[in-house]
Amino acid sequence: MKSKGMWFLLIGILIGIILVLLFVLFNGRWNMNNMNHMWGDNSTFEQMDDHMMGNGDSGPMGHGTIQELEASDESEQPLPIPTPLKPDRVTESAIYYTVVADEGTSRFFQDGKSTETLGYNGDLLGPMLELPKGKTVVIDTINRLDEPTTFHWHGLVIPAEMDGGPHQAVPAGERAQVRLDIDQEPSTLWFHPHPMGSTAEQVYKGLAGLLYVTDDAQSGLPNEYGVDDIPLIVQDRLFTKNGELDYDAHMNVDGTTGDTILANGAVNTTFDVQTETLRVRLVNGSNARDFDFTLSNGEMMTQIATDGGLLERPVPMKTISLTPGERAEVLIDFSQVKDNVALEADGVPFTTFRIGELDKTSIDMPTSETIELSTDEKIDRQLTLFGMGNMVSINGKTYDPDRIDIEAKRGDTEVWEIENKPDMMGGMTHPFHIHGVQFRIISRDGNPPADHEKGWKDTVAVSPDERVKIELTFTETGTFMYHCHILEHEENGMMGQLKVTD
Ligand SMILES: [Cu+2]
Repeated sequence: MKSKGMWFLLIGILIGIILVLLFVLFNGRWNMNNMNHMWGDNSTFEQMDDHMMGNGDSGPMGHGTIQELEASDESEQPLPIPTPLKPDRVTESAIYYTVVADEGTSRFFQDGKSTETLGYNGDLLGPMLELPKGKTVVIDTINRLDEPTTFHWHGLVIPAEMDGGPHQAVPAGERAQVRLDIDQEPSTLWFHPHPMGSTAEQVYKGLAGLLYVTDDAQSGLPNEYGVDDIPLIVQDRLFTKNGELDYDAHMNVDGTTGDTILANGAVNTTFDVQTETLRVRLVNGSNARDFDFTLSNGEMMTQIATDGGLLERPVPMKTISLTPGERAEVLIDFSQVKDNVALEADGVPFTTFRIGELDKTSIDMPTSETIELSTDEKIDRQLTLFGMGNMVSINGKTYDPDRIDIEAKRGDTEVWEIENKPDMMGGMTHPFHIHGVQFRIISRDGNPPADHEKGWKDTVAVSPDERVKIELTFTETGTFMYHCHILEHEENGMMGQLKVTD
């Protein structure tokens, strides 16, 4: 009897060991396949693998650690305002620009080293391009990086061949020209790279610029660029002890985050407010972090626009929440404010508004038309977002450039239901972005969207276990991307292809 018990115990232990071995092997091989498929480069793979397995702060078994944001003790510096890009020439109907993706260096800290960064027409980030509604904008794009890049015009409703998705890669040292017919609402859009395999890294290192769709008809709002109308590209970054950026070391498969907040590429910034009302165009340009923006005095901001244009009416908001890729325009009223006020992200101040003598502002809110939407009952397509780290998918699939996932007809209006299926860790919010369209949110879990979401959108946050319905009308043709805007999720294949034909 005794020896029989021993045998059972031994066999049990053996089975246990085999199971553990199988598990370890399976995981390791899965990761290796995935990595090689993604990067085709063993050095990156080793660094990644080391990072993932080595220190246990990310990896296949859990969502990566999100760095805690910290207030900077760096001395204050004036908020850099991206330069409005001067056209090469302007004709009756067209505006010509040149945009160069280039390598540069930047110093983020007084006591820090300068570090390699990327920028458009400069060392970091990029200029602001004005795109007047009704005009044709011709852009010569030049790639001076040592690797392919693309020039993606996030939020622009243009044909797919001009869109700068992964299919429109510009090889190192080469140039390409795009022709963009601007026919959409005045709005704050942005541009960034979108090459397969290096989007996250190129954005992290600094490639992002502003696109302002403008319209003379919209004149009742503050619109003196850099004075009463300012952009704030907000990003989180992690720096080495020396103050350098090191994407390879800090990369996280579940979305790379940092503890330092950059506003227009700078740490701990100030802006001298000169007018009673300041229009701030917030862009979440981070790779993976959601931001909750608040004012340090606890006062309300007034949200006037979403990603793709003005709201039906302004909405007072204490907190503006933006996931990666999303934008919001807000008006901040300083007329009753005596002391400096900081803009905070997740409670951490990063840009201080310094109040001096304020000029009177008179606001004449332009009204935007109310649009009739489809009813909540209709669903044309269902998309399920799932997974974490490098095991992310849409409808159970990862990106395949040779597969068209959705075919649609130009002129059609469809309702998509986007579901975020929670995983065993509970899941995480995925910002879902579609190229080539601006859409409307119909409902969240069957409820109408909040007032501040009743505007044009190109990126929508979908929380774990949530179903968001959107209505979209296709006006441009070609093969467009739709994907999660956590850039590392996109790299890991959380992306599909939408083909619109006549
Ligand atoms: Cu995602």
